[in-house]
Parts: sequence; structure tokens; C-alpha cells
Amino acid sequence: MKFFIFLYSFFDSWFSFAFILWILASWVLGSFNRILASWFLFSWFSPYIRQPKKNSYMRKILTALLFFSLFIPCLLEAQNYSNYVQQTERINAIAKNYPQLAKVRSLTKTAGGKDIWQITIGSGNTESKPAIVIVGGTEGNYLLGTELAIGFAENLLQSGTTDSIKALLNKTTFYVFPNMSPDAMEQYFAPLKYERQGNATSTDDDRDGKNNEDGFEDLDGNGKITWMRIESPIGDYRTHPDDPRVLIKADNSKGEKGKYLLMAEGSDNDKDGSFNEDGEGGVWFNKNFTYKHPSFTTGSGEFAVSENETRALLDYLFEQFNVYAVVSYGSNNNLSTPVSFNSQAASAPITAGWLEPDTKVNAMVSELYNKSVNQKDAPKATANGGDFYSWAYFHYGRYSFSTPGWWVPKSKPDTTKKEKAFSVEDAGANYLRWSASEGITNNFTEWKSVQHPDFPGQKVEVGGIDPFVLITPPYKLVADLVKKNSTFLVKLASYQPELDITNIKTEKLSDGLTRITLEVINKGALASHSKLGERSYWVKRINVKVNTSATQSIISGKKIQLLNSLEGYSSQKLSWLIKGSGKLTIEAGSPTTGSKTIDVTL
Ligand SMILES: [Ca+2]
Ligand SMILES: [Ca+2]
Ligand SMILES: [Ca+2]
Ligand SMILES: [Ca+2]
Repeated sequence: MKFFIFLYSFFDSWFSFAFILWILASWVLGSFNRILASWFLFSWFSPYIRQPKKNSYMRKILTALLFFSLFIPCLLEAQNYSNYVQQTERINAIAKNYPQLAKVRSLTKTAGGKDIWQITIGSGNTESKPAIVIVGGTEGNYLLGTELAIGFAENLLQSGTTDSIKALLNKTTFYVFPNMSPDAMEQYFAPLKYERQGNATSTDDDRDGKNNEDGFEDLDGNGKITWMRIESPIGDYRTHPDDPRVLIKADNSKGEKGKYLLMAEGSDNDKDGSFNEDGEGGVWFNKNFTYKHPSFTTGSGEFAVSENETRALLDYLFEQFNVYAVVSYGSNNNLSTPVSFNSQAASAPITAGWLEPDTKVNAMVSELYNKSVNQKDAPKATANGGDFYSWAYFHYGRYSFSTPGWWVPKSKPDTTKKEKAFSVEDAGANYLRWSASEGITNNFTEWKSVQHPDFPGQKVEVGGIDPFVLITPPYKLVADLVKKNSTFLVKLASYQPELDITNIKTEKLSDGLTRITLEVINKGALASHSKLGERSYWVKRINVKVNTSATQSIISGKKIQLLNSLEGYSSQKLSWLIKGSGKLTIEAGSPTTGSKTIDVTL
């Protein structure tokens, strides 16, 4: 108490004293909103503060502190990825700032009690317009994807008053799900940092009857889970010939001899012979889907779509017939490099490859992506089954596009440092060289010996490349990546299938008959729906309907007909023979193309 009274003696009043404490507390908590509230209160009560009783310095100090407390947290926040709370704030700010164009709702809650947010962007009746789905956080360790998704929504709406974006939002709806793995992603911000994919569902990953019994241990106490290497005559890893910090696999067939066993940092808590085999983190979003569900493997869940977030997303998407493309951010990649056509896989009894017309669309969209984002040398990625990207094409029948959003660029040797090209290509060695050239620090833990109870008498060292850094760019690169990805998404929307009816002709024939011919055209670059989608109930085809009056009858041609997928920039000719006179209407449309109605006078 004496201390507080001592502190108070420097202030004009109890109010200003309490106010300063409040500002400091807000500062420490780092909440921008609270500081903003302080600012308003400060302005409100400023007459009291402006009447110094003792010390006029205090006013200056108050003002200076207030000034810094306003700006420093902004700067701090701008320099790092948003955690769940900050993402929630940003998402809700979107709804508040753009009520005409954006709606936010919680789709469901995860096992960890975190909301899965959905942002619907568009004007007017959004359900009736062709739509693109954008999904971030398909994998809990791919933080960039969540930033790309939220950043896209923010960027798009910021320019929502420009004519081109206004026109776009009149025509296209965006369903944005910024983060499907919030439970897992929080591990990036936790006191113990490691790459996690599983949500908060408690699981028994190794089926030994105990849940979460063997997670990682931070053996060197640096707050991160890195690697441990154990010197062993049967080790299968050796040091990289050009960078001894990095371990690479020894190729026995080439006579190379390993020196180390390599595993993630931790110990075998339950002494079952496996290390860190069942830690916190249950079901992986990107392993819980129906296409090639990897049953009985870590993170796949007891059965496909077992989790709240996967179930809610699927239930929702299946009812959105207007969705024509799904863009997701994660390890899968068919944007910088498109899938190639494999006729055997595509014609297998259970389709396992993209159909040929769809691979052509993929190639076209990939070209668009590379023009917008322009990053070469992407690492090879294969979908592992149960993943969202594969589900969106094979089971949802929509064009599915995925990208990691960023990868470590291929580094060039620095000749001024007498560096040479690597004799062995390796992602880790490449990363360390690239990050050094960029001046990025705090991304590698020096190897350090530790005493390890599971390896008595053996040399065990902990260190290596830090978690996240290989797939998560330094935050200073994020703004530019968001801009480029947003450009790509806007351009993708300009490829949207769009239906029109042209070349309408009526010919009077004898006996009161009229022949009507017309062409249903797709003015967009994308097909009206994917070729694979033709096999799915959940993908609606173009429906052409002739509405006749009671005095008219259709002699030849169908009153209602469904068209197969109409390729980009293509048309289909239709004709009818109608008996009678007066007016009739012909209507053509589908949820992914929009519709068009014409009047015809017989
Ligand atoms: Ca277990
Ligand atoms: Ca550690
Ligand atoms: Ca164990
Ligand atoms: Ca175990």
C-alpha cells in the first residue's frame, strides 16, 4: 500500500493514477480495443487531467505514455501472425465495418470450444449467385493460409466501393472459412511451440488404451520442440556434406553410412518403445474427410467426418449448390503445378484421377495463379487421403484448387562468401542458406548435448531447424502474399461460368407451327460445372425449360431438359416445334452459372 501511495504522489489525482495503471495493463495485455476505449475515456476526462495540482511533468508523461500505448501495440500486432482471439476480432470487425457486403457467423465450435468462423461476402441475395469457397487452416501448422483467407476478405471489402469490385460482388459470392484448425493452430502461440495438426478431441493415437500419454518434452528448455539426434552405429542419418547443422538420410545403396538416429524432441514416457507417439492433439481436419480416408492412422479420427468442424462444413457445403470452385490453403498444391491427366486413374472403377476436361481447366487456372503469385520451384506435394482438397473434387464434384501460399525460395550460393552450389539438394540446407541471405534469425537451435534417460551412455544432442519456419514465411512477407493471392482470387472469379441465350430464331411453318432455335452459351472461361460433377447429385446441371400457355403445345423438343457440362466459351444449339400463337418464355440456368429467361413471340 505504501508503494502505491508513493507512486500516487507523482500524479495529479487518483483518477490520473488509476488511468495510467489501466493503460499499462492494457498495454501488457496487448488488446488494441481496450486501448482504444482508454483513448475515448481519456478525451472524456481530460479536463480533470488538465488541472495539474502538483506536477506539470505528469501531464507530459501521461500524454507521451498514452501516445506510445496507442501505437506500440499496433506495431507489435502488425509484426506477427494473428492468434485465435485476434483472428476473431479481425473477422468480427469485417462484419461490423461492411454490413452491406459481409455476414459473419459461427459455423460450429471445435472440441476445444473455439468458433469456426464463416464470412459470406457478396451483395443482395448471395445464395442465388455462383460462389467460390475459400478455406484456410486446413492444416493446423499452415498459419499463412489463415492470413491469406482473412486478408483476402479484408482487402476485397476495403475496395468494395470501386466499380470493378462492386460489379464482382454483384455477380459472385465468396464463402470464406478462415481457419478450420483453431485448436491446433494455437500451439504456435503456446508456451511450448510445435507443429500441431490435431484438434482438442482426446484420442488414443497408438491404440494402447491410454489417451495422450506420450507427448513431446522440451529437453533443452527453449520453448520449442525441435529435434534430437542420437549417435548410433545403426543410425540412418548423416550430416549434410555442405552444412553440418543439417542431417540428411544416408543412402545405404550408395555405400553411405549413417551416424545418427533422428527423432522429434522428447522421451518415451510410457516406455512402450515409441517416442512422442500420442501427445495432445486429436483429429486432424485434413485427415478426417471421406475421400481415401486413412482409417486407423494417427489423426484420422474414429471414422470419416467424425468432428464437429468437418461435419458442419460438409453439411453446409452440400447445400450450397451455387459453389463452382473451392480454394484451400495447405500443403497440397495444384496451383503452381497443375495435376496431369492419368487415364488409368481417371477411368478406375473408383475414380482416382482428375478427368481430362477438368485437368485442362486446372492448367488454365494454374497459369492464372502463376501470373498473379509468381513463385517458382514449389516442393512436391501428394494428397495423403482424407484431405479436404481431394474431397472437394472427388466427392463434392467441384473444381478444387489448393496451394501452400508460400514456400522457401531456391537459394543461390553467395560467391562473396565463397559458397558453392549444394552437392546434395536438401530443404533444410536450402532454407538455412536462404534465411541467412535474408537476414532472418532465430530459426535454428544449435545442437547441444543433453542427458537422456532413454539413452543411457549414448551421446544425445537437441537442436536443428525450428518448428514452422520451413512452411511459414516471416510475417513481413505476408502483406505482399495476401495482395497477390487476393488478385488471383478476383481473377479466378472473372473466369466464372456465365450462361446466356443467343441466336434466337423463329420460323413460321405451315399448320400454325413455329420452329424456335437458339443457343445456350457459356460466356465464362470455366465450364458450367466440372466433368466429374456430372456424376454427382449435388452438382446441378443447366436446366432448360419452355413455359407455354394453355393454348400452346410442344410438338417436338423437350419441355424440360438438363444439359451436360458446358465447357468454357462454348454453346449448345436447341430447337423446338411449337403449335399455337402468342408469347412464351424459355428459361435456362443452374446455380453455378446463373440463369437467363427470354420471351419468344410465335
Ligand atoms: Ca495411447
Ligand atoms: Ca526444445
Ligand atoms: Ca511411448
Ligand atoms: Ca503409448
